[in-house]
Amino acid sequence: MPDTLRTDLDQPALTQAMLRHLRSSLGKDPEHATTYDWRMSLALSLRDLVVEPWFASTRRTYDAKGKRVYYLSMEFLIGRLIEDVAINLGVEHIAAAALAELGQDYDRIVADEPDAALGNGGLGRLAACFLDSLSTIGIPAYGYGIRYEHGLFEQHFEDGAQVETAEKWLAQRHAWEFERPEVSISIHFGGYVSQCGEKSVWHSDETVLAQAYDTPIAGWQGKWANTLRLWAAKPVKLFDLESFNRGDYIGASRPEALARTISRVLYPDDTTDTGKELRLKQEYFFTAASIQDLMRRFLAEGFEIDSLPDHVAIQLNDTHPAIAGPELVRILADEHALPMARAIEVARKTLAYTNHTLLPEALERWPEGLFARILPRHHRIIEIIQDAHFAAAGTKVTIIEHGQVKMGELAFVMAHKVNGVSALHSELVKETVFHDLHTAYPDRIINQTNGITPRRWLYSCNPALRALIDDTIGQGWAADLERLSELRSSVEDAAFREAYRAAKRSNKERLAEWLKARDRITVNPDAMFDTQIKRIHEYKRQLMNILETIALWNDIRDDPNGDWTPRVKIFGGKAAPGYVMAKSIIHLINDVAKMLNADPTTRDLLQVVYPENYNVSMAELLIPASDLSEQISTAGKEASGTGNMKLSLNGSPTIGTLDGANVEIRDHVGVENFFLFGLTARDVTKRRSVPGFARAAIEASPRLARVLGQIADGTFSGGDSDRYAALLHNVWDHDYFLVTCDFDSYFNTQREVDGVYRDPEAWTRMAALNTAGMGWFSSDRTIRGYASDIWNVRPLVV
Ligand code: F58
Repeated sequence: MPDTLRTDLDQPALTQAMLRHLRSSLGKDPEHATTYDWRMSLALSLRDLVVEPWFASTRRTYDAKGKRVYYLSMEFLIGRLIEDVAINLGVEHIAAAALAELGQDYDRIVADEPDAALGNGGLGRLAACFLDSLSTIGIPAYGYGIRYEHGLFEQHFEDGAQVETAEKWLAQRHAWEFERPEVSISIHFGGYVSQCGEKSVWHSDETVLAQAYDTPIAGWQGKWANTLRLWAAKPVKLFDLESFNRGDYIGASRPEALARTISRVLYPDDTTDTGKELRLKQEYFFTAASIQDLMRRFLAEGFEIDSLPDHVAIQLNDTHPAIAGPELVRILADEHALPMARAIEVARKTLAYTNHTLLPEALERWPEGLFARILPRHHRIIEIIQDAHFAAAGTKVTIIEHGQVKMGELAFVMAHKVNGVSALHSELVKETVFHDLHTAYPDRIINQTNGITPRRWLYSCNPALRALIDDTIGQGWAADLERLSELRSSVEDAAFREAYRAAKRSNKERLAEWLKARDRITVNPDAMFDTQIKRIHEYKRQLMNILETIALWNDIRDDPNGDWTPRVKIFGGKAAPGYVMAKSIIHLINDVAKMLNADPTTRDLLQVVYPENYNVSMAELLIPASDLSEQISTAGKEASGTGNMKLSLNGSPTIGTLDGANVEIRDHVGVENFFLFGLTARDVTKRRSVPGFARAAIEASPRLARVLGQIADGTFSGGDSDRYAALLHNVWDHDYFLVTCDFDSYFNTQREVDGVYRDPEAWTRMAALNTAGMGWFSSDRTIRGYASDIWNVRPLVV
């Protein structure tokens, strides 16, 4: 018996619901229905099931006068929802049976849904996992973000190079959302501020409307449902009839085009300056809409204005919504007449900020001129906040400096708690980016190690392993992941290991079939599937992985009859469109793949696979099928990682550095079940200060020197010795991310991996102990930590 909740819903009822939606929502009869029509009728029928718990949760929150959490995030990387909702409601089997009765295949219908790709990577996916956990635990919460018309770009490879095209998830109707035309909030930009006695009045010169679209998010077993409210930008005046009547058709629709630009695209780029103004407007747009919306809800309950922190907790997912600080102060002071000092205090008690990066270039800063032009009142309020902070903390850490508004400092000063996302990262936040602020406010920085939702990242994406776990320890672990530790006692049981291997094998076959069908790539499921899936970034060191691949290829060619362990190196990920070096790394991986996969001597032993357009749905296929997880960032650079957690949970031991959450994963799964290599964060800092460290490392490693020589002479680029000149120059003369220094240690550790993999029993033990050790990394645990240490909220379901 599965973990079902909706025992009152049987298959005939769902069949009827789908037929009803087919007729009345899609205007089709079964004879003419397409895959799209069936998918929509299933999604709408499932959405109907969520509405009841959704209403009940809202009522319960009002009745209990419960404190609400507002999670403000520029990104929610949701992926598909059909399977997620069906599983959370416990109706997955019923849905499959209902579709079968209607002559439809469940898997095909599920796969037809476009990914909601409203995020770039880890930060956005974390927000999606948090929504799932907030609803599972039963904490009243809203996710607030932007309803981008185009999500993260689609990635194609042309002659091995990344090419981007616009994503179009909204080309079809989005089944899960409820449009709320009645929730339209005016958002102002520009203009000037005048003084009316004590009162400051902002006279803006541009206004757009933020219109709400709500998606209910049901938790495990549908006991609770929260709302994801996304804002779309609309013009105040839809259409300029006067211009139209004059024959100026383009001018007539200009107001709409301008307003819609704000929610048109997700920013893919963390490296260029283009579109700064639009990005700032996006940030203010969704933050201001969210703050006005939550204030309206708070005031409607009749609470005293300065009791706000007792009823509302606002979490800022990185600095993108950091304008929430001055915006809240503006509303409290200018609109509700709180004295400025009190307004700042109330806002601070309400706000908290999560930092996700130590990369200085990723900490947002706005040119002060631009900022003051678009948000003149906020600019002034930030000066006041800065003065108050100087006075209170006796520090000279500025928020505005050298003509720049520093959003990290602003978020820090306006938050009562600042958290890092892994133990190591939180310590480094104290020591580096916020060193001086930490000295001034020593209790403010805390740690909340990231987590992942086990519903999507094991229960749903890995049915084979789910069944084995159910058989071994019983059900209930999906909402109590620490129970996976009960698997430990089975690891010595040969039958369990056999079954564990069989589950992995079936996932590898599933992936092999998918690669064959989609990309006409053949892979051998007996080979080790070695996986690096994440955004392409120099600090994540996909470059080191491909250099190691070339070195291994050389070794195999030198000794083709050696005792090699067959591997398929799998890469997945997108580079920001303006990130030249990352795009060059993608090109190199594809060039190397082409060469190696065509080499008859080695191709059965070493293959490189890089399926284009990596996204959440692809991750759901790759992760259960992986044998080895590559988490090889330069120590001190990966704030946490969450892909590392997903892979380890699904039975891929990690080869990795002591970085981010790798440190804690290693502690939990056991040091003997983790392949550690490389410099530590402290070594990295030291090594960087040694002049010529990269050259010295290359000269000391004949294997690496040979590989770099091959890239330089055009071995992989059809004789074109220029293609990777910039990349190679960087490796030889700069190598900020220390690929050269960690290369040998990485290569040797990979050979250790080969050795263990050749012993299937030893490998299975290791893989299974990874699954058994990962219970702590559930995002339910993370959310409980935020609830008690930051938000001071309690769940409203038992
Ligand atoms: C990621 N950041 C961290 N940023 O890199 C990763 O270590 C961590 O596990 C994760 O956050 C969750 O805490 C991240 O994904 C972005 O995607 C930026 C968004 C804004 C544009 C620039 C990239």
